[in-house]
This record gives sequence, C-alpha cells and structure tokens, in this order.
Amino acid sequence: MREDAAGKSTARQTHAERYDALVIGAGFTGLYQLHCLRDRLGLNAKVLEAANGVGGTWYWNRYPGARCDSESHSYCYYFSKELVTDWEWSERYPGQEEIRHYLNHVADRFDLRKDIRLGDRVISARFDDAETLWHVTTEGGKQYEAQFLITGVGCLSSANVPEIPGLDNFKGDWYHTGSWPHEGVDFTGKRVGQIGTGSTGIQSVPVIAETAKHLTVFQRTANYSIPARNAPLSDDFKRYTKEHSDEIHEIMLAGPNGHPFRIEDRPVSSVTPDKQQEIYEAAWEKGGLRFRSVFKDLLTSKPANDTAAEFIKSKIREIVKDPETAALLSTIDHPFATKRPPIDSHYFETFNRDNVSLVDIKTNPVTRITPTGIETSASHHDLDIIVFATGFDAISGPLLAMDIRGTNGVSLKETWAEGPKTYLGLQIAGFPNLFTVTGPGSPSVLTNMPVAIEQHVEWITDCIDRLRKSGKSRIETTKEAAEKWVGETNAAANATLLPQANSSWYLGANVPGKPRVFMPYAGGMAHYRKRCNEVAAEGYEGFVLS
Ligand code: NA7
Repeated sequence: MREDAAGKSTARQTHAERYDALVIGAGFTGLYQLHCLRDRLGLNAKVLEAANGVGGTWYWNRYPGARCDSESHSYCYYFSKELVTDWEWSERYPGQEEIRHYLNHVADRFDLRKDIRLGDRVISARFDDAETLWHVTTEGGKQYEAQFLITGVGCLSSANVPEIPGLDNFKGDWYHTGSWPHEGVDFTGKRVGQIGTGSTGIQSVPVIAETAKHLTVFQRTANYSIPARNAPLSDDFKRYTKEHSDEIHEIMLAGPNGHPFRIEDRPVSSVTPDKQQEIYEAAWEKGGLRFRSVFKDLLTSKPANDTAAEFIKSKIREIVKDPETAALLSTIDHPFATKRPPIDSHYFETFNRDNVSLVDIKTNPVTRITPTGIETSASHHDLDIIVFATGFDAISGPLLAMDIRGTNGVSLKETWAEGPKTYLGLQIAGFPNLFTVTGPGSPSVLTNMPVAIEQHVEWITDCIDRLRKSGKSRIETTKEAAEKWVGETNAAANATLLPQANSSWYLGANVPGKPRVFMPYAGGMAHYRKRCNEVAAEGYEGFVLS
C-alpha cells in the first residue's frame, strides 16, 4: 500500500530501484556520505546527481577566476589520513579545476563511482508513512525508494538570475556564473557587462577585464574585499601541512569557522589606534580571510568593526585612482564581514584600467535589457555579452527547488512558507528519515564547508547506525524542537552584527519575495558540534525514534 500526494492509500506497482539510503548530490557531501553509509555501515546506498560529473558546486561554477576562499590545505576532507597525505595542492587558494580534480580523485580512491548515478536530476521526493519509505523521482522519469533520504544539494546551487524585463530579446549572449559553459567564453574584442559584485563578481572582474574590449561593472551594493595574495605553495609549506595535519585539523575543529588559524584573543580597544593600523597593515599584506581573525570582536562590536571597515575603505581610496570610482567602491552600507567577505586578486586595481568602468545601479537602477545592452534610469550601455554574477537562492533554495513531501503529503514549500525551520539544520518536523546536510539552521556557509560537511555526515551516519541497531526504523524531529532551534539560531545571529547587512543572502534578501530569516547558525562550528554530540548522547533529544 502506498499514499498519494494527498495521503490516500493506493495499491500501485512501481519499477522503482530500492535502496537503504539515497543521497542527492555528488559534491563534498554526497561523496563522503556514500563512503560512510556503504563502506562503514554496509548499507545499500546510491547517490543521484543532476550533473554529468562529480563535484557539486565545483562542477557548475566554472566562471573566470573561480577559486575557493578557504586555504587549500583546509578545504578538503580530513577523515582519511592517507588522503590528506597523498593529495598535493598547488596554490594557497584552490582553483575550481583543481578542486574538481580533487573530488574526482576522491571518487576514484574510494571506488565511489559505481554507486553514483550522474545526469539525472531529482525532481520530487515523497514520504510513504505506511511503508516508512521515501519515493524519489528524477527528471529522466526514474523511480527510487529508500528508507533514508539525505540531501547534499549544497547551499549555493540554485542560480539567481534576476527577472529584468527584456532579457529574452537581448541579441548578444548572457551567462550566469553558477552555470558557466564548459567550453568557456571568449571575451576577446567584446563589450561585456557584469551585474553583481559579491564574492563571485569580485573574482571574475579582473580576469574578464584582461581580454574584453570593455568591461562595464554594474554595482548595486559596494563591497569590502581583502587581497587573497594567492600564490603557488612552496615545498616547505606542503611538507609542513602534511607533517602537522593533526595539529592543523585540531585548530580547524576548535574555531568557530573551521579555518586553519586561530582568532586572536584581544578586542580592538586593547591596543592603541596606531597599533590597530599596524595590525591591519600586516593582515592586509598577509591577505585572505585571516584578516577577520586579528581581533576577537570585529563581528560583535560596531565600534570595533568600524576600525576595520575604515581601514579597508581607505585602502580602496588609495588603490583606485579615479576619485569618483573610488568613492562609489568605498561607500559601503554595512559593517565589514556582515555579508560574506570576499577576497580578491587585484579587484580594486582593475578599475584603474582604461577598458573598465563602474556604473552605480543603486542610484540609477537597471530598468530593462534592450536588444543591444543594459538600460539604467540614467543611461544605456551597449553590450555584446552580459554576465550575471548575481548569486544564488541560497541555502533553502536548492531544497525548495525539488517537490519534497513529508507525512500526509504536506510539501516543504508549505511547511517553510514563512521561512525555513529545522532542528540543528539537520531535520524538518513532518519529514521523517530525511536529513539535510548543511541545511538552514546549520553553520554551513559561515564555516569552511568541508569541516561542516564532515561533521554532519558523521553525525547522520552514527544516527542511522544507532537507529538500526536499536531495531527502530524511523527518526523525526518535533515541531517544538525545531521552533526552539529557530529561536536559538536567531539569538546566535542577534548576538553578532550579521543581521545589520540588509541586503545579505544569509537573510534571503537577494531573492525578491523570499521570507527574511537569518538562515545559517552563527553560534560557531565548535559550539554546534558539541551541541549535536550532546543531543546524540542524550538519546537524540528533540527527535522521536520509532
Ligand atoms: P552574492 O554574494 O549573492 O552576490 C551577488 C551580487 O549580485 C551582489 O552584488 C548583489 O547585489 C548583486 N545582485 C543580485 N541581484 C541583483 C539584481 N537584481 N540587480 C542588481 N544586482 C544584483 O553571490 P556570489 O555568487 O558573488 O557569492 C555567493 C557565494 O559563493 C559567496 O558568498 C561565497 O560563499 C561563494 P546586492 O549585494 O544584493 O545589492
């Protein structure tokens, strides 16, 4: 007996493939989750992946300059010492191609490919109460059934292409950075317009400018950025990271963001203004997200944050020669690091090139796309190519893109109409045996992602193992536990300056109509891990097992 979407039982034959567990997505999450379920628990597990290759985010995001903002020796799995020792990163920050090679290497090393189905996008998942089974359907019409369903769909995989009138009639080519053509795009001799100056846009601008005839950057919100100082890794550093991998991993696990460096235990006010400048100068020279870690109160005290913000703004004014452009780039409406802080390779310097110009679309918004370019309320810009570096319907978007229905056929869309609610970011009330890796309410995008992913995957694996060993078949969080966790997630965000960035995608503000809820858990990865361990130790407090 089965239930249809309205919860009615119907007798129906299917030709579904049956598994113990299904995992959606073959990125960092899917690969490790498959390894854990299949090779540690001995389950019959399958990964379903929309793309034609493994890699998740790093399969799709092939835009010019695509690079990770976490340092390479920390942007990887730590579950296997041999893997850490064998793999060699070439640069301080890994580029898209190198990360994709790494994930392909992992797929081969752990013999994962045979249990991954590529090129078939999951479109719906429906829970059958009577059978305790998830029924999953893919775009290609294939049907699967499994007791457990785990989503590894990533936080940044649902492209946000703004609905600007006229795009259909544009005579040139347009691309979103998150679904970039595999063959690349030749900008030589072209007039290119790029909308968006987030982490992605800040990476792509310097690279596009190198070959384009002209690049016009359309900026809605000016952004801070710290130089990445990316460079090839020395043999000494490579050796050091292998010889000290345990120590490095401990630092990653102990910190709030999963990065391989400690946050200095001093507030800004503990040193003189001259000393603050000296510290910021040194951090600017060193480059990267380490800049945030030179004082402990940059994200909790506005006066402290102002000192860092003012330092970066003065750097922008120093680098950018045209005063009007410098003013536009350095008039920033939010505290430093309250939106995802980008790091760059010569972003601000690029505005000194003759073939690059900046257009302020905050003052003069884009009104439409014409057959020949972009029109703002003040001017028209002739273009051959438009690049949308406009980000993603983040965190909840990839989950809501599928038609997921829990008990009684209730959809995730209805359940989350007022914003996402989860317990620990891992489970949703009314959706038994469904686990959401790096879901809303988990530290996810506020951390170095592989650290968050390894924790989730291991927690889920243990949970499934203990459930099965106890002779139970079903685990589901309660509405009360989820409500309480939403409260804790809000409190954690409100203890920081993060909610002060009105246009942040952490809040869903970048997608028109999306409920404004601060989605990631800002209480820190180490605290979150402790909390998850306590929940498990107390017999899965906040969950019902049956
Ligand atoms: P982000 O950080 O969401 O940045 C998107 C950019 O696009 C940002 O500057 C937005 O301006 C701009 N944007 C979005 N929609 C529009 C419209 N409709 N009109 C004009 N400008 C728009 O995405 P990224 O891809 O850069 O980065 C995502 C994450 O990937 C990043 O944080 C890392 O974790 C990796 P806004 O600021 O909303 O005014």
